[in-house]
Amino acid sequence: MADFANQAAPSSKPSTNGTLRKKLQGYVGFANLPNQVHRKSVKKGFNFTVMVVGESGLGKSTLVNTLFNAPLYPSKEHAPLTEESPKTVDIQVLSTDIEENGVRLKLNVVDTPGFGDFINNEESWKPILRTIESRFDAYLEQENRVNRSKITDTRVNACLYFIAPTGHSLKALDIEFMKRLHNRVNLIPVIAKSDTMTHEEIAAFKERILLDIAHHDIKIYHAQHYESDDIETINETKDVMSKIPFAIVGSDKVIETPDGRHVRGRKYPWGVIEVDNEDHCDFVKLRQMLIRTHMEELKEFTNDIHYENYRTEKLIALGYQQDNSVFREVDPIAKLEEERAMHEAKLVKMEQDMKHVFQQKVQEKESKLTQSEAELYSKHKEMKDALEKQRLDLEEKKRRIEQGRPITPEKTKKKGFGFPGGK
Ligand SMILES: Nc1nc2c(ncn2[C@@H]2O[C@H](COP(=O)(O)OP(=O)(O)O)[C@@H](O)[C@H]2O)c(=O)[nH]1
Ligand SMILES: [Mg+2]
Repeated sequence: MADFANQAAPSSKPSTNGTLRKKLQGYVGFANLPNQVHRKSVKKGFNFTVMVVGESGLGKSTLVNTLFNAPLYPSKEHAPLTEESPKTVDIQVLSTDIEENGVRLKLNVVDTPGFGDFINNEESWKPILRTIESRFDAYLEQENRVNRSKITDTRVNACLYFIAPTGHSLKALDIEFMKRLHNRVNLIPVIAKSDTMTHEEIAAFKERILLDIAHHDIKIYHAQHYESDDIETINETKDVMSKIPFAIVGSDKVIETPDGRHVRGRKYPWGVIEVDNEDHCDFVKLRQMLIRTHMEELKEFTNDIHYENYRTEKLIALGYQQDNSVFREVDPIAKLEEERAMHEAKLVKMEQDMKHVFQQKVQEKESKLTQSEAELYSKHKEMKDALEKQRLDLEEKKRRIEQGRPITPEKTKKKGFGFPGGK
């Protein structure tokens, strides 16, 4: 859009997709559209739902606190003690409003305590999939309401899957979970507590994990870059992508480094691991992708891919069918041509009908005429015959008179044709 506004000279050039790109004379103002969207979004605030899945103690709660720099989870000392640990995977939801430079973000965290904590974890993924789908259902139900002005979106936009820092490969549980969930949510694998491994171990572990993921055809989230992005953004996205699975370290405690700085990190006898230091772990990259650069895209993928697929499957299962002819593209010229052909066919039919009626009428008239002609002819013949007979009679009379013979009495019968003086 910017290049529209920056062009002052009036001219036009064909763009790559064949349409003519008009250069504008002066400033029209629609280059400001992104700003309008920006203002509206800021006013409305943002909403983001992230899910954290992984075995207990991998640092899920700590990471959430670290990520949003807010104590979403009370520290362990203050958390109420439960008498008994739950027997199934629990689903816990935490919501908080955070604000930065006047921009409000309503952050929802779906935690899954208990995942992978049992002797038999075969079905651990089930309650999680159910949660994700029931959130899709809730959205679908709201979409189908008559009044859709107040839709609350609780769909899960991203799922951080915590992989234990074993250094070996993915466990069967990890593979099962990811395979079951990858069509429903944006999966972002992370290596938990990466401070327990050396840089070399992490690099080798990452490689191993990616191989496993590829081998099992698991689809994890891939941050996209677009043609319109500037080179810096493209490089940034590529850089973020190269870090997946993110090796993370979480800590909500501020500690002092040997050189006197106060940082969020973890202190060890051999030194300090800084959470916000890119040389120490991938936490910064994960936060950058999740919050700064790709939050909107994660939401878009949730809506356009995962939710759309779910919705289609659900509606088909309910027996809805799509009438594709409704969506047939209409070519106005072809449509006109079709209408013209139909009109012509109608005219031809009308003409044929009229001809048929006309022929019928003509035939009727003709047969009537031939009939009356025959009648006339027979009458004419009758009269001609009568006249001929009369002429013969008269000639006979004439002859007799000339011969001086008297007229036979029978001849007087023909009164009508006799001479009045002849009687
Ligand atoms: N070494 C190390 N310990 C961590 C890290 N993150 C959290 N922990 C610790 O691991 C323990 C469990 O963390 P918690 O966040 O409650 O894990 P959750 O059960 O997955 O929610 C706590 O004692 C944390 O201090 C990390 O990145 N590295
Ligand atoms: Mg926890």
